[in-house]
Amino acid sequence: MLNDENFNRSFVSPILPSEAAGRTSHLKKRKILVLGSPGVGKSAMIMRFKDDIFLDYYDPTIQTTYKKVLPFNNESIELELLDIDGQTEYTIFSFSKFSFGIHGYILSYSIENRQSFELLKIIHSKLIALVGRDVPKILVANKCDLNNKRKISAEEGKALSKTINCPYIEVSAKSSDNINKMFHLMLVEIKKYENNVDFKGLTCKKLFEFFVRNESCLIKLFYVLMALNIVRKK
Ligand SMILES: Nc1nc2c(ncn2[C@@H]2O[C@H](COP(=O)(O)OP(=O)(O)OP(=O)(O)O)[C@@H](O)[C@H]2O)c(=O)[nH]1
Ligand SMILES: [Mg+2]
Repeated sequence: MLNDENFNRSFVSPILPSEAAGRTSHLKKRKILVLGSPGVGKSAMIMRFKDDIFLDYYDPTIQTTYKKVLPFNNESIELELLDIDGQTEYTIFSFSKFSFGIHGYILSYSIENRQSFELLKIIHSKLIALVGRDVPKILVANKCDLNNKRKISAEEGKALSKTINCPYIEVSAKSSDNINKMFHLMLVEIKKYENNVDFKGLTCKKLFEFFVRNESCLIKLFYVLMALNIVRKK
């Protein structure tokens, strides 16, 4: 059976040569945003995954990006992990700037904090409303080492994951249980989504997003279309 220990051995490899040389530009990139209310352990989970260390102090995050190259399905993927602060109003109302270019979302709560679980439902609704479609995501219940202080049962977590249609996993940044597995699960979900997606629609959307982001390109495209029209008339 694949437990987290043998999973870690198979999934997390030593630093890849390309990473050591700093040449990662050719790698497939996947950007992941970790969401959840303050103190659920977003930064701790990321640091456990990235450097295999546990942050046992609480230092509210401003905004940081971490990168890690890892093997997945016979290729190397560069994971870009966006760690933003979990301040309620910031997470819920201001992550519109994070909705572009994100491949997958980790929705996290802490098993010993009921409020973080309730808030996650709001974060999820807000996210879907913001992006305008379903997204690759996983539901993560952190701090499973604190089982004696548990406020949200695994059944309740699984029920929520069914409602929002995504996998559920319990992890601990402290003990490192399931941490690597969780990022692997995220990549699996992204892959599933990419296999099912309507590429024609997505390409149009991506092109539209690109031009909106690069206004000058939009103006150039306008001139090109004008010129083509003139040539065609002549
Ligand atoms: N027991 C236990 N404590 C944890 C775990 N993960 C994080 N913590 C602790 O919870 C506190 C908050 O962790 P952070 O990772 O800073 O939380 P955060 O979600 O990044 O918080 P913000 O940046 O404010 O949004 C810290 O004191 C961590 O040591 C865990 O798995 N088990
Ligand atoms: Mg943080």
